[in-house]
Amino acid sequence: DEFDLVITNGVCVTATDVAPLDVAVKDEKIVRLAPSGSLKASRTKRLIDAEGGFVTPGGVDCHVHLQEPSMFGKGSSADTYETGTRSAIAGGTTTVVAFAPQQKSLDSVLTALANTHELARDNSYCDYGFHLLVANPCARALSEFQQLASTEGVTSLKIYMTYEALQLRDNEILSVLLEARRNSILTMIHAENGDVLAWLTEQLEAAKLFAPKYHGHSHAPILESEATNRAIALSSLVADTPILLVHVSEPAAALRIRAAQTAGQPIFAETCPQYLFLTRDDLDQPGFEGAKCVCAPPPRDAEDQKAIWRGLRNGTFALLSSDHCPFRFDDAETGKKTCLSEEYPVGRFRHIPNGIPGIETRLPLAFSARKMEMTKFVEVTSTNAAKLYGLYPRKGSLIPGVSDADLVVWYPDGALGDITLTNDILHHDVDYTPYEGRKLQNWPRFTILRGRVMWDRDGGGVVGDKSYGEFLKRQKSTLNAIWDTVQEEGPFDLEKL
Ligand code: DUC
Ligand code: ZN
Ligand code: ZN
Repeated sequence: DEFDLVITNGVCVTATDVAPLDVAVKDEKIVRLAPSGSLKASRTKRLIDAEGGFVTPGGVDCHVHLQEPSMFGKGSSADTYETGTRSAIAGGTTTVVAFAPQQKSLDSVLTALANTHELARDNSYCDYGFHLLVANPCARALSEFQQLASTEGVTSLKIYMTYEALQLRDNEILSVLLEARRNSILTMIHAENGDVLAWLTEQLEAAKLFAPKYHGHSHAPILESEATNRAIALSSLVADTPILLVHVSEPAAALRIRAAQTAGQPIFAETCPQYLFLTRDDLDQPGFEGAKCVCAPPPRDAEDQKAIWRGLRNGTFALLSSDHCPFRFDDAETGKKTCLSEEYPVGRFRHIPNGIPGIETRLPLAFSARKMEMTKFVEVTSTNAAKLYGLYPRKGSLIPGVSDADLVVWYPDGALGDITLTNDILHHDVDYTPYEGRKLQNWPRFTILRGRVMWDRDGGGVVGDKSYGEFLKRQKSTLNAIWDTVQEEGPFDLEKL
């Protein structure tokens, strides 16, 4: 039998195991794992010598915004499907799940989905799926959930508790949760109190506090912990409907989540590199520079970072996703500098689009930090995402005959020396990185998608093409058997309230 690809002399890592193994690939699948060196002499079209470096499942990043209209009125997020996924594979990510946004003015969510398919088709370097973003949960939208999950392969959606253009009221959140529950759709929640944000923003502006750093003040931690608590309460009212709190940034919210999990509620949580590697000091730079780190929730304090690392290690957070949501810095029409004027020389923080690039730096930053075991690194950056979003075990693992041959080959320890992260080594369509100048110890050497080398750092960089990525129809979530809890609860019953 001839293989398509053999990777020899690597140390394979999954969410549970670390072992020196050779990997053989055929017809886009992993077909064999065997003791290190034993497949070196096999008949194969291509042989890669990992030279002792780690071999991990491809990254699965289920929180990315590509080609989305900006919530701030002008333009859209900077990366297209082409440039965003090019950046993904250069950073070791082989699967993304992006958002299909329904605007408030649209009543059909299936139309929103079809529009997003148009943008992505034949335009993606990595495999991709969609979450629905629900801004208008009208009767028609809710009635389409069934088709969404059963036919279209979209088994998750996101809702917002903030931003005028997107914010749902509690009654609307309950309607979404109930319909999501009936169709085994996982509901992702952006938990920040939008009314408190609006009020604080008014107060800060009245006091003439406009600089980028006041974005941090306007998103005080209490906005997040209050909304997180409310989201958990609403989930429990609808007979414990599973929810996922996205981009959790601060310890009070993390503690509330932990308590709910301990009580057996189906509450899941995600955090992002910006809450591990940036702080509020990064928002407090001369002039308008701080805008480069404006995201929501904002970066917090060093002590908070420690708590978020702890939550990642102890399982409070199942996921480390990028929340890649870039806006150019310099472009006057759609970028962050749009809000600069003679009257406002340091801009107005309320007009800075919220979001930063990070699809390519997620894995290298987390890998280089060496603050998690390798198995935990794989778990939170790949395996859990695949499970939570209905892609496992096709994605997120290395099971012969079952898992796609999506792989990252890392450099052997120390082989690279220090790499300085600068924006010109990245492949996104953004004119900055918030991590400019950081030192990293490793980077994906090869990124392989369904058996094909897409990224070869020493042999041409991005070597795959943008039509190779496929749309993934997703199954319902399987992490921690979340829909079993729902089965046990039985249907939502008004008599039980
Ligand atoms: N929420 C996100 O999930 N991404 C970017 C901006 C935001 O508010
Ligand atoms: Zn959000
Ligand atoms: Zn996001």
